[in-house]
This record gives sequence, structure tokens and C-alpha cells, in this order.
Amino acid sequence: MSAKPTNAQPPLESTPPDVKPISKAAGGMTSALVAAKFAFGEMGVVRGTKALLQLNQKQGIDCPGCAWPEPDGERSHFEFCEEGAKHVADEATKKRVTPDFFAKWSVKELAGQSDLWLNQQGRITQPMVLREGADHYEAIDWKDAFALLARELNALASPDEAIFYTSGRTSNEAAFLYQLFVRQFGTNNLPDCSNMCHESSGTGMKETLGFGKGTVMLEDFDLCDAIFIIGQNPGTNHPRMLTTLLQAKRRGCTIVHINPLPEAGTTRFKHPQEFWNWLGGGTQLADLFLQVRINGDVALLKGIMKEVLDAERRRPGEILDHQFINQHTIGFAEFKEALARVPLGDILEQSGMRKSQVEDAAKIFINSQRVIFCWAMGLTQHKNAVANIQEIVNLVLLRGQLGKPGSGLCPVRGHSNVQGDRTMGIWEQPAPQFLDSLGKEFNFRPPRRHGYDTVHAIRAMHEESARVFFGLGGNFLSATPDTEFTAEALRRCRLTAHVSTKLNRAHLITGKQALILPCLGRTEIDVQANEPQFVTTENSMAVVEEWRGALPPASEHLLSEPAIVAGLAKAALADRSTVDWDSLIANYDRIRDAIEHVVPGFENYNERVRQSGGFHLSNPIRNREFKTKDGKAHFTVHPLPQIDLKPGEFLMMTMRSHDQFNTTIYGLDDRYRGIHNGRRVVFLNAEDIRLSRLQDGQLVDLISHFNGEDRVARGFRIVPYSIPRRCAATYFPETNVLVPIDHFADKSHTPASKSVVISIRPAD
Ligand SMILES: Nc1nc2c(c(=O)[nH]1)N[C@H]1C(S)=C(S)[C@@H](COP(=O)(O)OP(=O)(O)OC[C@H]3O[C@@H](n4cnc5c(=O)[nH]c(N)nc54)[C@H](O)[C@@H]3O)O[C@H]1N2
Ligand SMILES: Nc1nc2c(c(=O)[nH]1)N[C@H]1C(S)=C(S)[C@@H](COP(=O)(O)OP(=O)(O)OC[C@H]3O[C@@H](n4cnc5c(=O)[nH]c(N)nc54)[C@H](O)[C@@H]3O)O[C@H]1N2
Ligand SMILES: [Mo]
Repeated sequence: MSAKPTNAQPPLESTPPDVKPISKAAGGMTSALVAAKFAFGEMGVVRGTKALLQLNQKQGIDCPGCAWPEPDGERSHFEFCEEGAKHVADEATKKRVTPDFFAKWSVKELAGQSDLWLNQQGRITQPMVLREGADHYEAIDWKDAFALLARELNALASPDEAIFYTSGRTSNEAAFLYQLFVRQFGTNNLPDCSNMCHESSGTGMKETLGFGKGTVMLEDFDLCDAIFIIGQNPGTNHPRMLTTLLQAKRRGCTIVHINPLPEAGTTRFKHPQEFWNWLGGGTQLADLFLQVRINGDVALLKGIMKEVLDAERRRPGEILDHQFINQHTIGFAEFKEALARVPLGDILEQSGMRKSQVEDAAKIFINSQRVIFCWAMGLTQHKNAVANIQEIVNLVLLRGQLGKPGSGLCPVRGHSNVQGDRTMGIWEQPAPQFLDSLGKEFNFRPPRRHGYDTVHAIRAMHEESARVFFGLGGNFLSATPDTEFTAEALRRCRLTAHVSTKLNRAHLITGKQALILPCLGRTEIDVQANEPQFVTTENSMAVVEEWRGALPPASEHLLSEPAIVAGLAKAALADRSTVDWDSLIANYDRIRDAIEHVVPGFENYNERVRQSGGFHLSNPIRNREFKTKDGKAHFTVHPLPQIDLKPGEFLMMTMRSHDQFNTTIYGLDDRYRGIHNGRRVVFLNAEDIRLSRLQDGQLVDLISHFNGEDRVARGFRIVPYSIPRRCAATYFPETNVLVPIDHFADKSHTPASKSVVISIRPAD
């Protein structure tokens, strides 16, 4: 090969980022202004105002930002958050990426641009193809695009040589049709963003409790005595949750925040709706902040549980819920014995906590009858992520805090329909019962062999045992670990195709041929057979609701996601399909009818989802039904994780700034952390900077170390920050190149992107 391959990583920044005093309170006037500025800049004042006023209103546009539910009561016109406004504005932008744009810019030139720039170019207006050997994408009509896909898919030696990825914005309707098509095509290769996200939560809960979804509903937050927020940054990533927390706080609920960083929002929060509060200092949400070391959570949770068991020894029968433990659980004796053997010294060292801090947390836990545990990526993206979740399960089992109002487990999901996509069957390991009903409804025999998850899909493409990649949404190249390895995997494909709204780097690192298939966004009106359609989603608390787009489509050439799936299915399966795709697409009620027949819990789907507020999918754990083999909830025993850092090494987490949605970069500021005008920063403890003979502001390269392999990311500015010793923090996706493909969580296979061992050297 002579030519240098196209850049897979975001390019270096021309100037290092600025560091300014940190904006301590989340929300408030600045949020509202930033939101309005961004929205009007993208959409213009008229479209912008219309979109913002409809955001999160009943019958309005829902926020595609996160999966936190909206309150059911009256909404004011200001029930939007800065982040929500950005997500909507980003999709509703007036800017367009047309065939002329692609004629002007070669793929290689585009790859030299930043992620911010790529996203800023606007909405993609027409299907585009990159033909073998070509430098530029060119327009293609839908029929030819589907034909190309069909040709490549049907040329494969086996259906298992195709990969069908899904990102979590996909609606229930599109997801259901997609998995139906994929299974009729003959494979279960359905990796999804969940594999990189809350897979560890699902795996950890399923194994111990028999069900993998959160057990609380919004009303439980009105009843709880304490909320523990672990490994989550709600101020940026789930801003609507701050309102819930504020309300809980005001009625006297105690909030504990466990995080290596003192994130804004949990320290101080000003609600954008509360004008009178804008000038004040905001409300301090967290009563106790525990600045745990990265991956110190198993240790900390064990420390808290030791205190709980000690308290029980002092006041027998008063602390633990013996009735619950006896009746509903298994493994308590072994758990207790194993915990007693864990030395407190190891717990304190690994968690980085003082004994008094562990005691304070335990005291809050013990003094609260009803406790909710919330968590996100800070727990799920470690090698021992499933153990992290299962230690939380142990904790709630001790006091019977499942199936008890105001208590329970709340894995706070990311993408707005990531949970629903799973319910619809987007999973590489489908349950036999699901496949049975699917086969029965559509009169075919779905494949039984488990498919590839995200990490193994990348491996398969790298080994050329998979040759076609299809992505329904998302940015597979930049969201996945080990950017250079993944890039090579994609380059080896015959064809890579993405259903997308905006341009991203995954369109630029391609197989021999590539397709971009532009779709309607959730904010847009979807008309089929002359009737406007709506779609449905399931939020983090298993509430299924309708979404109706309100804005005219960004281009007349766009198709809806369900229509794209149907077009693909018709072309690829032709007479082999037993499904009347045209009929399903003409009226999405028919898709929902089929879902009702296949997926339990969707009885009277069309009727119930039209009711205000939708409907809730029941969760057996709420009734203390544990669908494990023995019908019991399981205590589990986990060793303290091995965290071996050699001298000069740091444990690095990769996280989101306040100006991005996953791989989509909205801007270059993270004002809650004081970063402006750039993203290539590495946050370090000031003492570590001094001892490593590095300097504030210095440019460095980061090298990750794994099984004797080194990976390098270049050009990061050192920022002294409040972070525990030997810990480092950087932004995703710039540092995904450092996350080794084989460094993933036991059992769930979630890339361990919050536990990367690195060293730091002055930049070349
Ligand atoms: N605005 C915005 N909203 C979003 C997204 C976005 O990118 N932008 N993404 C969406 C998606 S898909 C998801 S999954 C969620 C993600 O939501 P979060 O999980 O909040 O996202 P991260 O930025 O990855 O933050 C992880 C948090 O965990 C902490 N952390 C890291 N390692 C550890 C650890 O070992 N222990 C503990 N206790 N804490 C740790 C970090 O300091 C950080 O506060 O947000 C969703 N909402
Ligand atoms: N290092 C590191 N890596 C991570 C993470 C981390 O914390 N650290 N987090 C992981 C997590 S939690 C997640 S969820 C994944 C996210 O992985 P993905 O879901 O694959 O990535 P996104 O960045 O959310 O996808 C953005 C693209 O989706 C397309 N898009 C937007 N809206 C729509 C729509 O309505 N329909 C369609 N078809 N396309 C649309 C746009 O073209 C946009 O460019 O990343 C994971 N990767
Ligand atoms: Mo996520």
C-alpha cells in the first residue's frame, strides 16, 4: 500500500485550550443564555423559538438528549435545559451538507477537519456513495443505494459476515423492524451502543436479580430518604435529573455524591426556572461528597457494608432486614464471611477514603429507610464493572430496599431510547422465548446462534470474518475503543454504511465502498401514506411514550428510519421475506401491533401509548419477584480489583465535556471544569504534576500500557485539578485511541474506558 491511510483520530488542535476559573454552579442564567445563543445560531430565531418552546412539553418535541423521564405535572415553557436546547438545535439546524459539499471536499480533506467542524456543516440532505477507489462521495438515489447494499449482503459467504450496529436514538418502531430484518437475513450480529454503555448494569443485575432494568420510578424520588449518585455527572449529562434532586433535597432528602471529580451540579445547582435564584449562590445538592479514586468503588462499597454489618452487631435486628434476607435472598452467609476477611486498610487505600468518610456514608445509609442508588458510566466502564454493580446490589439487599417504595436501583441510561431498543430485540444474545414469538408472528425460523457484541464485531471485521458493516445511527469509529484498530477493521470491509443525520468521522474511515443514508430526525414530521406518524421510546424508568416531530424535514430526500429499514429489507430479502414491509411502513400502528404480539408487556400498545404520559412496563423486581433460576436475589462475593500502577503510571478515565453529545462536539468549552477553546486536556492532581516534573500548561503525549502493548495520543495540555492522586481524566473520543480493544469488562464486555493505565511524557 503506498498512500497513507486517512486520519482516524481527530486532528491536533492549533492552540492549546485556555483554563479559566471554574463556573461552580450548574444551570442558572448562563445556561439559559448559552442555550438560546446556540439554538438561535443554528436554527434562526423563528425556528429556534418554536423548537425550544415545544421542547419537553406534553405533545411537543421530547428532548433526545438523555433517558431521564420528564415530570408528569404542568410544564412551563422553561422546562428545557441548556443541553436539551443544544441537542434539539443541533438537529434542527438550518445548515446543510449537500452533494455539492461532497464534490468540493474529498474524504481525506474532511478527515483533516475537527469533529466540531464536521458536525457544524449541518444536516445531510441526500444519500451519498463512495465508490471503490473514489476520493469523493457522490449522490446516489435510494433505489440504487438499497441495491448496492443488497448486492454486497447477498454476496457474503454467510449472513454472519454482516454486522448491524444500532445507536440508542433509534425508536421502538425502527428498532423492531431492524432486528426483524436482521434475523430474517439470518444473523444475530446486532451490536449496539449499549454494549459500551450500561451493559454492565444489565449483566450485573440480571445475574443477581433476574432482571436487568432499573427498579425505581420518578415518584420514588418523592419518597426516598437518601440518594446515592455514583460515577455520574448529572449536571452535564442528565440535567433534568437535577430538578428531581432539587425537589428531593428541599423536602429533606440526603444526597451522597461519589466521584473522583467534584462535578458541578451536584455541588451547586441553580434551576433555570427559578429566576429568583439566579443571582444567589444556588442550592448545594450533595450533603456528602466522597472523592473516591478511579475504580475505588468496590472498595468503598465494601467499606460501607462493613460498617452496616458492624452496626447490626451493635444493635442486632435493628439494621438489617432479616425477613427480606431470609425470604428472598441466597448467599448472605458467604457474603458476610468474605466481607469480614477484607482488610479495612486495603479498602481505605484503594478507595482513597479516610475511615471517617466511609463511616459518614454508612451513617446516612443506615439512618435512611428508603435509599435510591443512581449510577452511570463511572461504574460501568471498568474491567470489574459487573462487580461494581453487584456490590450495589449487595448493599440494597442488606436492608430489603427492593420492592419498597422510595428505594431501589437506578442505572441512569444515556441515549434516549437505548433501553427501548433492547426491549425491541436489539441484542446479540436474544432470549429463546423472544425468538420463538418473533418466528411465530412472522412465520420464519430466526437464527439461534449468538452474534457479536461491539468489541467482538470489531475483532471480526479486523480478521475479515465480517465484511459488511451497517450502522443504524451512531458513530461507530469514534465511539468504540482503540480507534486505530477499529479504523483498520472498518477499512477491511467490502462496504460500510451509516444511517445518519449529521456528518461524522465514521463516514470518513470506510470500507472499500461506503454509503451515507440520511434520515429524518426525531424533531421532524414523519409522513407516510399521507398521514403523519409518531414513534415511541422507553425511558430510563421503563415508561413508554410517544414522540411526534414538529418541524418540517431538513430535506425532501430524507427517509424515516423505519422506511430505510424496510427499503433495505425489501431489496436484500426480496421473495425470501415473509413480511409485508410496505404495509408496516404505511402506518406505524401496524408495527406496534406486531410488537404487541411479540414483546410481553405491550398489550393494547396503540391505545395505551396515546394516553397522556404513556404507560409503564412492569418490573418484576418491584414486586420482589426475582427471575433467577432459584427465584432468589443473590448476594455475590467479589475480590478487591487489582489496580497495579507502576511508578509514573496513572489510571485514566475518559469522560464527556459540557459541550458534546457523545462523539458530537457542540463547542470547545467545558465551563463547569474551567476549560475553554479546546478539548485536548489531561486533568491531574497538582502534587502528581510536581512529583512527575511536569508543569501546569505543558503539552504532553499520553501513552497507554496494556499487555506489553503501547498506544499513543498526542498533544494534551496539563491541567491541575481536584482529582485523587495517580488518577487522570481526559475527554472521549480524543483518547479512545488509548483504550485497548481487549481491555473490557468481565462478562459484559463493555470497554474499560474509565480504567486506562497511562504514562505521560513531554510532547514530541
Ligand atoms: N450533554 C450530554 N448528555 C448526555 C451525553 C452527552 O455526551 N452529553 N451522553 C449520554 C449517554 S449515551 C450517557 S451513557 C450518559 C453518560 O453520563 P455519565 O456517566 O455522567 O458520563 P461521563 O462523562 O462518562 O461521566 C462519568 C462520571 O463518572 C465519574 N467517574 C469516572 N470514573 C469513575 C470511577 O471509577 N468511580 C466513580 N465513582 N466515578 C467515576 C466521572 O468523574 C464522571 O463524573 O449521558 C447521556 N447524556
Ligand atoms: N472512551 C469512551 N468511549 C465511549 C464512552 C465513554 O464514556 N468513553 N461512552 C460510550 C457510550 S456510553 C455510548 S452510548 C457510545 C455512543 O456511541 P454512538 O451512539 O455510536 O455515538 P453518538 O456519538 O451518540 O452518535 C452520533 C451520530 O448519530 C447520528 N444521529 C444523531 N441523531 C440521529 C437519529 O435520530 N437517527 C440516526 N440514524 N442517526 C442519528 C449522527 O449522525 C451523529 O453523528 O459511546 C461509547 N464510547
Ligand atoms: Mo451511553
